[in-house]
Amino acid sequence: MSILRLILGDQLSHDISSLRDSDPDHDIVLLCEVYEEATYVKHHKKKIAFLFSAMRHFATELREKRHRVDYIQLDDEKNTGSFTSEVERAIKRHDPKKIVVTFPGEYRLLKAIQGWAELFEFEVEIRPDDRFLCSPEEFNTWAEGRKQLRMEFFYREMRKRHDILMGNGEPEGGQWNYDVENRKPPKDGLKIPQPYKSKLDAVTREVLDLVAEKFGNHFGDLEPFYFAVTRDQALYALQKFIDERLTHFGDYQDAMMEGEPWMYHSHLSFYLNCGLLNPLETARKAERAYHEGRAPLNAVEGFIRQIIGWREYVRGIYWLKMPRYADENFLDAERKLPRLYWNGETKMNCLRQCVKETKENAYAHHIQRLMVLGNFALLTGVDPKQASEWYLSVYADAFEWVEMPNVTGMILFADGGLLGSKPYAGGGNHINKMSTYCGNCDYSVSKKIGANACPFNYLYWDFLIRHKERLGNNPRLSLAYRSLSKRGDEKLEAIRGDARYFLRALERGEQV
Ligand code: FAD
Ligand code: DLZ
Ligand code: SF4
Repeated sequence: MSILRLILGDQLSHDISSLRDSDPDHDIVLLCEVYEEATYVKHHKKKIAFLFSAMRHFATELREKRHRVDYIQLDDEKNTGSFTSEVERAIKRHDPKKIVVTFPGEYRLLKAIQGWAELFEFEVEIRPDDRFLCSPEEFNTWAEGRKQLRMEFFYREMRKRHDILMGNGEPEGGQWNYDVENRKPPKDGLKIPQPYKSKLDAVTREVLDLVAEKFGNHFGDLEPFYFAVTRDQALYALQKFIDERLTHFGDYQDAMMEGEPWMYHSHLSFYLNCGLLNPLETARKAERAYHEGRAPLNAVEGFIRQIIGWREYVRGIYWLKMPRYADENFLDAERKLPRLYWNGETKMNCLRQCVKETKENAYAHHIQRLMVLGNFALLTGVDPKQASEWYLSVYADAFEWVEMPNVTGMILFADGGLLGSKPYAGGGNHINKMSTYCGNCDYSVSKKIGANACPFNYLYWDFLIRHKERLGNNPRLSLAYRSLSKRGDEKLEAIRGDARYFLRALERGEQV
């Protein structure tokens, strides 16, 4: 009897644990495009097209390796629209002896899969996802008994455990972290290389037409479409990053330039998260570039820290804290997500540019997601669930295990400081220092209050005032609170008045 091996849309790796002992002559590999996954949040059109095309290409590669693949397309007449009902149909078709699946990336799906054994009275084997460097169990052991779960210490463990950028047990160059060298503001005359652009083939063309027809009302531009959709293409994109961008990755990691959505970032999260690239192989390629003198240490260390540090750490937090993590709301934030996150209609140039690029590319780089889009959500008090749903749907690299800790923990401080030691709040100066946005804005970044003052300025102080009870004792905010206490009542009232006026306009749906 055969085994039914289910591959999810973010498990497109030939060495995935669920395929490891596959018997091509007997076993069935099941992949299915299902409405439920595309619509439980209304994903960006480009994200759906990317995953469907990558899934179809992956299925072809499996067939070439002699696997028996059962591929259910979204428009197949009998497609029932959910994993659960498709697995049920597949059991009837193939009469397997059991189902094998790799641990999924979202809690809701894990619960569904765990329920199948009882539902179908059938053996379901869930195997670890060992594409990650740290399993949820290992993370829990690391976290146990610690008062604070700081990424930096976790990251050092990962460096040691996997012997990455280490020499004789010491970190390469004598330091663990070169972040202080990675904060250069943007400057004129930067020659930013063209990003990787794939050529459309017939499979992707068919998928684009399907997505246009079925998901036309979802957010985002479907075309032009340039994502890699095969492992070979993703490997090429990785090599192109190492050759052309990595050298400057560190220097300009926090910089934002109008009209430059890609900067020196890698744009590899799509491929890492759906399985076309492996995180350890990616980190090792960057490490090799350093040893061969092709990239400086600050860049390579910074890049590796994102992948074996942040990426693994947020996954650890997600599985450690779910399902409660989804309900965290330390600051009692209740605002509805402002419309401008969808239509980009705002006079605030930084926000307008970041939403525009998100819509065009299903991508924004980290500092845009954090310092502009995230900071605004934090300062205006957007409900964490609504913010999370937005981030999960608009970015092609978004799966809940990575999106939620970044939103709930990193930008909204909704977990009360589990992930970050203080809220990542900042005024307009912060954005002005790291971007070229303010020069083209209707608001004046140097003005603190008044009709054309940069809203980030008064919203920042208003945020601190509003949350004094919860945040006033945070040692990392002591300087800010001391500065606040030096302001007279009149100044504070002016700040609060401007913030009230702005937030009311936002609530009324007026353009701000
Ligand atoms: P690079 O800047 O080139 O970084 C290299 C790699 O490091 C990335 O590809 C990614 O795999 C990893 N990485 C970097 N920062 C993080 C981080 N904070 N958490 C996890 N991995 C990281 N990343 C996602 O992959 N999916 C998401 O849904 C997602 N949502 C985010 C939401 C918010 C509010 C914030 C602030 C960050 C989010 N991130 C998310 C992290 C980060 O912004 C993206 O990984 C990055 O922008 C992807 O672009 P890149 O590949 O060019 O990254
Ligand atoms: C995101 C997504 C979408 C849009 N569609 C599918 C799909 O039709 N079939 C599939 O197998 N996977 C899809 N995915 C990815 C899943 O949502 C992802 O596997 C889970 O969220 C677990 O991370
Ligand atoms: Fe953004 Fe303020 Fe600068 Fe305008 S002035 S771009 S709102 S930070």
